[in-house]
Amino acid sequence: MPTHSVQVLSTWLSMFGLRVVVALKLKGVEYEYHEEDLQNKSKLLLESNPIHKKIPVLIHNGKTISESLIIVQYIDEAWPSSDKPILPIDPYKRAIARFWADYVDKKMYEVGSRIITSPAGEEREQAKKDFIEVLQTLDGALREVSDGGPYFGGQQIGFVDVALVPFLCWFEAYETLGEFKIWDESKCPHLHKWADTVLDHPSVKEALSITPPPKVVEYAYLIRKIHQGAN
Ligand SMILES: N[C@@H](CCC(=O)N[C@@H](CS)C(=O)NCC(=O)O)C(=O)O
Ligand SMILES: *[C@@H]1O[C@H](CO)[C@@H](O)[C@H](O)[C@H]1NC(C)=O
Repeated sequence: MPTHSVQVLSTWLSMFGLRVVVALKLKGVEYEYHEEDLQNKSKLLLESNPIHKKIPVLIHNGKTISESLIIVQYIDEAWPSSDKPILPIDPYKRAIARFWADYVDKKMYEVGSRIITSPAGEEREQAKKDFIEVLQTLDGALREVSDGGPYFGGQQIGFVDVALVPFLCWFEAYETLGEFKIWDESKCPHLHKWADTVLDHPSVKEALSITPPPKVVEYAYLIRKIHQGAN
């Protein structure tokens, strides 16, 4: 067994990878981080996730787990002694948290990517509109599930917070490449306040420090260039 029994395969720009890092920090779990080059994937990655060949992968005592939300739930179950549950205890609240994390999975990445990759004009404007609509839906969800607390998890940071917060690293890229102001246009005061609060959470701050927004902007321009070249 390696000195560290917890290893994370990820890459700095991945919102999915960041979820895993946030969850490990929340639980205070020590881990070894392996930065992957997605253009040149390591043997360890290809062997650990032979089905999807994607990051993130968690390797715990030699056993591999893939898919970010499944990994976060595993972390919550494998380190349960903590006073910091990521998922709520109540079965109904757990289901609702999973519903919204799933919503984030189905919507955020897709609409965000469209702002970056779609050609200027109608398509990109539609992507921006769709993005704002997703935020407004999440603003409503936050009011419903937070029970008056600052987080989707209520007084404590929880599953939906962990699922969503890494996307904030990409907001500057969406704004710059979409040429719009997300918070002005969405008028989502609750979600905006949530963003400020959650980014100030010590575990989140540490985890997200590997993904500086200006570096993401540069990367997003590169993705757009590649797409324009392909069209
Ligand atoms: N549903 C997956 C998505 C993971 C994913 O899309 N990973 C990307 C990086 S952000 C990746 O590894 N891409 C490499 C490839 O597709 O070859 C999860 O939640 O973990
Ligand atoms: C790919 O990665 C391996 C190590 O994992 C390295 O030895 C090799 O130089 C890399 N190739 C390229 C083209 O970056």
